Amino acid sequence: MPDAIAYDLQGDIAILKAQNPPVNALGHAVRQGLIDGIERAEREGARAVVIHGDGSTYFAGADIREFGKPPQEPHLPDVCNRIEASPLIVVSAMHGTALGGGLEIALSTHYRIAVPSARMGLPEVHLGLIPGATGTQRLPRLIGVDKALDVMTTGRQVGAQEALDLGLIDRIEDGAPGVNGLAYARQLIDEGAPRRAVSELPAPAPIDWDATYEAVLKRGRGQISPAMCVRAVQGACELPFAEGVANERRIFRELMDTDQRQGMIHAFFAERAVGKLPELKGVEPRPVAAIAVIGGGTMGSGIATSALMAGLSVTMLEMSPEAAEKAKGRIAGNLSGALKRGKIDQAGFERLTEQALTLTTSYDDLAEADLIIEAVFEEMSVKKEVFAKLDAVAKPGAVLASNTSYLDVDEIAAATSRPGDVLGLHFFSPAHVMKLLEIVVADKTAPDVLATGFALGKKMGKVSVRAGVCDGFIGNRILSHYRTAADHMILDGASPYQIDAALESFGFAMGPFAVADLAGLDIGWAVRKRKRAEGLHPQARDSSYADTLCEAGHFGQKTGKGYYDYVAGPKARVPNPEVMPLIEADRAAQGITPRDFTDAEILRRYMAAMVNEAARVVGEGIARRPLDVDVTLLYGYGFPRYRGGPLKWADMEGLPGLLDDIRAWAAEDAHFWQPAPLLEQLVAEGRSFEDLNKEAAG
Ligand code: 3H9
Repeated sequence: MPDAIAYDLQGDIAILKAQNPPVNALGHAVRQGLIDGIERAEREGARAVVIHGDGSTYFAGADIREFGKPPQEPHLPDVCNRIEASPLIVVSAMHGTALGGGLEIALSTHYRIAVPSARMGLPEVHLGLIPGATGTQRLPRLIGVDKALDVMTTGRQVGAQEALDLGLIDRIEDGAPGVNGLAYARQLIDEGAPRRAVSELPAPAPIDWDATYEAVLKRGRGQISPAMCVRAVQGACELPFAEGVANERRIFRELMDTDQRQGMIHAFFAERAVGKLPELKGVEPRPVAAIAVIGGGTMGSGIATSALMAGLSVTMLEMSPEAAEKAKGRIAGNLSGALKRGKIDQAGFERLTEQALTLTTSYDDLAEADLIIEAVFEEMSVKKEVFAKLDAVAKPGAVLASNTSYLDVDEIAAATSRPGDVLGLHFFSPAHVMKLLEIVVADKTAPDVLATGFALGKKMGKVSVRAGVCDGFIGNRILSHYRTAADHMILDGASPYQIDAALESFGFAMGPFAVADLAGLDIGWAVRKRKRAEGLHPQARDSSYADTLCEAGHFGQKTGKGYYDYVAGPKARVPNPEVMPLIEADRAAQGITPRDFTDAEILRRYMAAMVNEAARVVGEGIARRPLDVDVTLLYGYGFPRYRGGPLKWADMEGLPGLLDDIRAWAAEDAHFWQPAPLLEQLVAEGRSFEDLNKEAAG
């Protein structure tokens, strides 16, 4: 193993090169190597030191894998302070992503140079933390409180040019970072440039700390770490540097002990683990350059937009030239959003809409597509017809995908003579915005077809989760269950508004009834009709108030009314006064005497229903691991990231207590509150969902 920090003395300049792939995380050996390198440079009579990273990046931060374990000396803040205290001139030469502790090291060096593509930031809030290695003390001294708080509380990455404009770095230069750093250090020595210590800059000017803290807390929807950045920066203004550092350390340690930190770090590793499946090891995806999309409604157009943005050429098939033009209009509308946000330029917009996109009404034009995604009406007979046609025209080896959100992909695949080439690619609406992609594996889906789905998802910038075939796959199946729990609570006495409020204060961006209004109440109506037609379980509870709303033409936001009234705009919702009388009528018809629910009980039942069904989904192998469920709910269903996902939440909440509650509620409704066998097994064995994740990782 090479040294974590390679030392090379070139004349009177020492070069410290980090060699800790893949991202030069600041693990123990790297921290020790930095201290040793600085000391050696001082001993060997160097006049300057250049710090840079080997491979793809400067340090991308503290080693997250060390979090939760006993910290080992030297601690990162001490390393930072030791670097800054050196009498030599220390230069950081940055490339890749200088993040978190990485940027804190850079802030502790006396000069900073970066390549034009370098990005930097303090993303600790995304891990439930604050910068804990002097970043909250040095950054505001260097760039001012407002700008420092913007960078820290959002965790956003700053490009090299912006960093230069902010005064965060001193110079941008293209080329190899080590070479640039050496030349810069040479120049600084020759010019007799002074050693500059950010900690010695005057304390930054104060702001209204309490108001800022409250505003940031509110924006975080219950997430605490961004608001705690404000308190740490307050320390930078009010305390001497060393005391400010101690204050930062105290806050950092407190946050390290929180469930929010655990939840967010779980999310970080889970979203990277979802694509790592043993069945994909060594399997080459099929090449995909040209895709076709069948159906140009909101979903099909969103998929086409996402594919175009990923550099694929797209053929859009619609039923008529008019419908095709409408689809093109939708795609152009989506792309103009990307144009406005600077993701593409005008020339790119024109190339994507005029050259990369082809419209057709003929299946024959799909013959050259490498992958075809169907996004037509959600009806088995329609899907089968489409797949039979695709079977006739698609070239051999083309991947045939259905965007169905709950239908049986095995049955769809059986409509073709090549079921091995068929899989489900379940995008979430709007597909050019939502990051989640469920990749549904049917019985006969070939491994390289699955690999192709994952490769496509990666190209499109999606977080792809493998799912097995069942009604609703991972996400919609679990959603249907916890929505039912909410519907039961409404029949028993809660209101949609109380339920939404309880879940929003838990951290969901929107409660389930506000979400239903956004998605369109007609969707749930169609599902209920289908389920009733298939025959409900004799003990299943049903209700009619939502159907009555739909019958009156209230489909939610798109018609201006649903559970809420949107007369004052989509963000200014107020309860629709027609709803409660409908609910009360339902209760009366079923002979139910409504009772009061506390917010805590609402949350407990809703979450228990979610966890119980999720345990079934994992137990049946529909999701390979608990973390696949967590990522699905985080990316597709607005689950608060700082809670890690439903099964991480369940582990932290305690599985035995949840199972006890489920068993107790089974006394009132044995059909709905059947404990999932996997939940019972885990409790009996004293294990957690995280244990299953670890076992799967081997
Ligand atoms: C911090 O610094 C706290 C300090 O303020 C105070 C301390 C006292 N540690 O994402 P990728 C792994 S908090 C350990 O697929 P990309 C990652 O798991 C930290 N491992 O690549 C993956 O492993 P595997 C602040 C890390 O090119 C592999 O590297 N820093 C770390 O798409 C490749 O990662 C951050 O929050 C880490 N810090 O993106 C930065 N980072 O191959 C977090 C990555 O086994 N990291 N790994 O799955 C990132 O944002 C992205 O990884 C990065 C590269 C942009 C760097």
